[in-house]
Amino acid sequence: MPRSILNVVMVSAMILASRPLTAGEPVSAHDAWSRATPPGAKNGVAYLVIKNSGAPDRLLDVTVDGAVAGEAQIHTHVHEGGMMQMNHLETLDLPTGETAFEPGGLHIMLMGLSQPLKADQSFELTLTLENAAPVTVSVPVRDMRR
Ligand SMILES: [Cu+2]
Repeated sequence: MPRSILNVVMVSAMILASRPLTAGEPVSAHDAWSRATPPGAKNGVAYLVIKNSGAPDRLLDVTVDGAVAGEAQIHTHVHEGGMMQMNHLETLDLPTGETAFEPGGLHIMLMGLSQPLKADQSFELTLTLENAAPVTVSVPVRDMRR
């Protein structure tokens, strides 16, 4: 291969390798929100919609800043013998398309709040996926009583 063509190939490869990691990633999140909590509440809850425009993936972990809560967990609601219970999921399959976390269903449980969640604040959640790059989403807090 002539040296000039080799140089073009090498420069192209470097441009491809230097693109931002987040550009064109198949998994993103939108419509995130969290519920304001009364004083003394131990746990909070957050909702969001995860959009997967690629091949099926899996949510492995959700993390939250330690200044907000001790831990974020993936929870779902199940009806069992007329009782509503929450189940802690270790991971969650994300088929192609949208997976909605919403009241009465899937939710992110914020275990061990450091302080009450106040309306008009926001915090970040980071989603760790099996295949796609991590997704960080800003979560505004809403006061549902307003
Ligand atoms: Cu829960």
